Amino acid sequence: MSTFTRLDRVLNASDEILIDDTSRLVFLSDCHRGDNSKADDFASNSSIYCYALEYYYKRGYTYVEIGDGDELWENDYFSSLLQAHGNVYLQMRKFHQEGRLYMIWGNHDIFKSRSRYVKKNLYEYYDPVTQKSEPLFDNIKVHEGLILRYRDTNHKILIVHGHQGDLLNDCLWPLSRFLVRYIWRHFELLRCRNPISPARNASRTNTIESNIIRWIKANNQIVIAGHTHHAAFARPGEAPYFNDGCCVNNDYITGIEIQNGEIMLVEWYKKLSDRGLPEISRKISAGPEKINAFFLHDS
Ligand SMILES: [Mn+2]
Repeated sequence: MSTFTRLDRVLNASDEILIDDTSRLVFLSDCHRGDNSKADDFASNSSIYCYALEYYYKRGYTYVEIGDGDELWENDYFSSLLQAHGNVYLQMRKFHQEGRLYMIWGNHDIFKSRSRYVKKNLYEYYDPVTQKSEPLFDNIKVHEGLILRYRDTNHKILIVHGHQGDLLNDCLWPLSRFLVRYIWRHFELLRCRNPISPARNASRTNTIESNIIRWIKANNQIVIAGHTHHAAFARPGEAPYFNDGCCVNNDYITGIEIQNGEIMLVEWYKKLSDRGLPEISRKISAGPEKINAFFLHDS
């Protein structure tokens, strides 16, 4: 099925969240939280990620995770992720408890599209200290897409992972998962590039981006996506395609923030303080731009 058809369907089926210029939202994706083994690309960034989440939590942001939060192609059990990154999930739970967490599934955590899977694995967890089940993301709904709709103008922003229409990662995902698990991991040890992953293949990234951008132009619709691991930030007058990048870069994560009616691309990274101590810092990599500037072509 083409990117056009897939994105049309997501747009029509997505739940809406009402927002206004006082809303504060942060978008992160492609964390690929794993089992803390060598194959876990998230592990080395978990402290940066938790630090960033605490910053957003304290400042009243709503956290929207745009897919591939959990690496369920390489890991069979969600419980092994929980065991490896318990502190991370408890940090996320704080947002959920206040109605400030929205989860979208991507291709690597497509199992979260099944409500039975979500209920079994995400609603609660076993706490070895209290020796009983405790609520985690109780009653959470994991979405394929979300629409942020401006209360006063009805302008809409579509949030979607972005694998839709990427044939190998969408319709043929069981094949891709098989190749990633059993074939490509051996080649990766020999430093060969995995041809399935857009994150490791620039021409696949370009194809996916240009498909989504064609849809954006045809529908005059702002999109914030993930999937490619390639951060993107449109300028007013360009097709409004935004991508939050990923949380598995070497020693930094990227994300998108919306606040005061403005959108910006940010980076959280490790650096040494003036006193030579390691610290985590945030910088704005692109923007801020008024979101309204991207709605100018509306009829
Ligand atoms: Mn993906």
